[in-house]
Amino acid sequence: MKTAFNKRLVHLQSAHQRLVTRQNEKQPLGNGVYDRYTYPILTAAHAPLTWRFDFNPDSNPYLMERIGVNAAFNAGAIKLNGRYLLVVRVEGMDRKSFFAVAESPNGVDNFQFWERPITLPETDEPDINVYDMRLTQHQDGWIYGLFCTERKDPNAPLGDESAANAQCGIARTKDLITWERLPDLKTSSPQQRNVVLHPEFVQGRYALYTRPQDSFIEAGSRGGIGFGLVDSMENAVVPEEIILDEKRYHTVYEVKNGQGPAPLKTDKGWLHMAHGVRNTAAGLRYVLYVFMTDLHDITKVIHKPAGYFIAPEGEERVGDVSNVVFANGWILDDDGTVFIYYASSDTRMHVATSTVDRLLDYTVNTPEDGFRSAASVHQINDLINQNLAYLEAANAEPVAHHEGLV
Ligand code: M1P
Repeated sequence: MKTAFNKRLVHLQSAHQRLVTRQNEKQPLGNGVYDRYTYPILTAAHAPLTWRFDFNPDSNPYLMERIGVNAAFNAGAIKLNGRYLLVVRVEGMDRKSFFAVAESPNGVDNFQFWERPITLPETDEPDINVYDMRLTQHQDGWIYGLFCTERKDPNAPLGDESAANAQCGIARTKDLITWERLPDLKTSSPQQRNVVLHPEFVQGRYALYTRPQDSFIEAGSRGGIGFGLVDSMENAVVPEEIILDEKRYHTVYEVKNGQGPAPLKTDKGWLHMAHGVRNTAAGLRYVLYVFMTDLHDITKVIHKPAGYFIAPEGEERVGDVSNVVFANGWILDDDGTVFIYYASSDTRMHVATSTVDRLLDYTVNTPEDGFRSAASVHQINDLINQNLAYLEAANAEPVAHHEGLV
């Protein structure tokens, strides 16, 4: 028995080691805006064996998995002391999510979980489920983690075991190891999800991107990505919320939308990534889109490319909640590289890489949504006209300059 146990242990350990040290490969060609990679960077199988198996042959003679992990997705991201760190939403087979840090030396592969998941302190009202942490390295010196805390809806009718209440939980840390829990955010909305802290003070106050919603799933009459200021994170109360980026009929964000990670500061404006949700006969479809707000008035959207930036492709389309991409983490490196961390279908994590220059070019120069089919055709015709004029002029010049254009 001991031999079989030991053999199995060696196999498990070598398979896990191969997985967590696998090199990633940039996919060829790409769309010019960003590059995708062949392998997911984190999956349920990346969870350390010590979290899942009892290694003692006396208490676990069959070397069974005692605690199962179902998924690793929707990760916040930060670069700290030269290390690329994700605070991952790990979901157990018991459906409970928790947070765990995974670290990579280069941002695209070799992600390995730290020894233990995060022990998150609770408020007087214990969380039933916590997920989707956005990390913000704030001007005040703290790293804040804002996340969704979910509890059973106290007003659920008798027998309804699904009705939930989502609110924004707040914790802060300096090292991602020790966390201080602060009171949950208070707003006038019945529920909140996808709340994100802006990294700088605005008019001497903390600024929050919110997502007011009427019920657990429906954003309903609450119009889109909201914005509000709070005096203190130790007792965060948003007295007034405005809608900064509205949901709108027949767009990729017509049902609801939500801020992704904290925006990146660039010389042209604050660069935002968000998710947009539309309905289809096959259910909700989640995609990512990008927009930019003004450096001086951060509530003013100044650029917004039409449509989606990243949508699920290939294997990304399928998972526990299919046809979903969701992002709540990105890292801007010193050399201008941007690591975009996105999850597919509530199951696994991926990375795409770009540069701040490319993202600015995309954001500023992609046509905006014309909101009608005729406007889309008009934009394509404009591009064709520009190309024809350019090619005609190019052909009139010496060939050597424009080889390969036509
Ligand atoms: O299942 C897709 C996503 O659904 C929710 O996002 P939103 O609040 O915008 O509807 C979240 O539960 C998110 O975790 C999940 O990925």
